Order: sequence, then structure tokens, then C-alpha cells
Amino acid sequence: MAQVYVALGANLADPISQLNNACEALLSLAAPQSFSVSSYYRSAPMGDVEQPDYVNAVAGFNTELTPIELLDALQNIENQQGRLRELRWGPRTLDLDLLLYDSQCIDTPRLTVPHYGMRERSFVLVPLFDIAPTLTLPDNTKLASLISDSLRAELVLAQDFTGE
Ligand code: A4P
Ligand code: MG
Repeated sequence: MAQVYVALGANLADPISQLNNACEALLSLAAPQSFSVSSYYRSAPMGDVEQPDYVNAVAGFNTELTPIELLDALQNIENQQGRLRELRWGPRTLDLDLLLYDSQCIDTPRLTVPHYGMRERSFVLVPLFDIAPTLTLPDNTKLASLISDSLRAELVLAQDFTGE
């Protein structure tokens, strides 16, 4: 059984509902009692594309799925929620990125873990810290050492999530 963390992001078609629906779908991949999700955070879009603000969160759970099986499952959920791949870094109804799979480092054409952007992104680090404050990354960096007040200042709480 692996401990995994998945980043959720949405900026189209009622982003908070998109994240709620994605959590329901992720729950079905999780071992019983293992699922947790951070608060939802709103942030300005990263990158040069003009688009609406994002709502982001991070979910953590245990799963029997292999990394590639999990990526397939995440992409199925994205597709079910109407994801179109038109523009890199463009607006999306739902983006699910696999951040961490135990402490494995994976580098294949379809899958890079840890996710390449996670160490620089406030909208990933802060919600990850919500649910895993004592986490150590595969390169032995303590997650807590990457969290700062200026990082937190980039985010606005969108909604406390009190589900399972
Ligand atoms: N892939 C490789 N590794 C992974 C992984 N660890 N998790 C491959 C998920 N997928 C992974 O992804 C492209 C390909 O990456 C997949 O086919 C998979 O095989 P995609 O989701 O189709 O494309 P994308 O999301 O447009 O590209 P990318 O580079 O993942 O975009 P990002 O980096 O996720 O950025 N601003 C704010 N505030 N909040 C956001 O969430 N997100 C983006 C998208 C831009 N700006 C943002 C946000
Ligand atoms: Mg993505």
C-alpha cells in the first residue's frame, strides 16, 4: 500500500464543485479511512495565459494502485469532469497532478514524480502542509522548511472543507 498525495486545481465551471466532485472520485481510489483533503485555496493564475483565478487543494490517501494505474485513474477523473487539453498551462475544469508516491522518484515519459513544479508552488506546498505537516520529501527536504509567510500570502482561503 502506498501513501500518495494529489494536487487538485480548477478555474472553470464552478471550481469549488469541480474539486468537491474530484474528492468523491478520489475517495473511491483510497483505502478505507485513509483519505484526507486540505482546505481549498484561491490564487492568481501562474504563467502568462490570461485566465480566471484558480481554486487549489491537495488530497492524501493510501492506495493499492501502481503509479501508472493511479495516473490513468487521475486522467479518467479529469476527462469525466470535461477536461479538454487545448493549451499548456491554459484554463481547465480540473487538473489532477500526482505529487508524491511514497518516497519514490519516477522519471518516465508519462510520469515524473515528485511533480516537477511542486517545490516552487504556493498553491501546492501550503495545502500539502495542511494535511502532512511532518512530511519529508524524497530528497530529504522537510516540507515545513519550504513554507513561509510570503508563500501563504499568495493564497486566499476559498472554503474550509470538512468532509471525510
Ligand atoms: N505527467 C508527468 N508527470 C505527471 C504527474 N506527476 N502528475 C504528464 C500528472 N501528470 C504527469 O499534463 C501533461 C502530461 O503530464 C500528462 O499527460 C502526464 O502524462 P496535463 O495535465 O495534460 O497538462 P497541463 O496540466 O496543462 O500541464 P502541466 O505542465 O501539468 O501544467 P501544470 O504545471 O499543472 O500547470 N495557476 C494556479 N494558481 N493554480 C494552478 O493549479 N495550474 C497550471 C497548470 C497553470 N497555472 C496555475 C495552475
Ligand atoms: Mg497537470
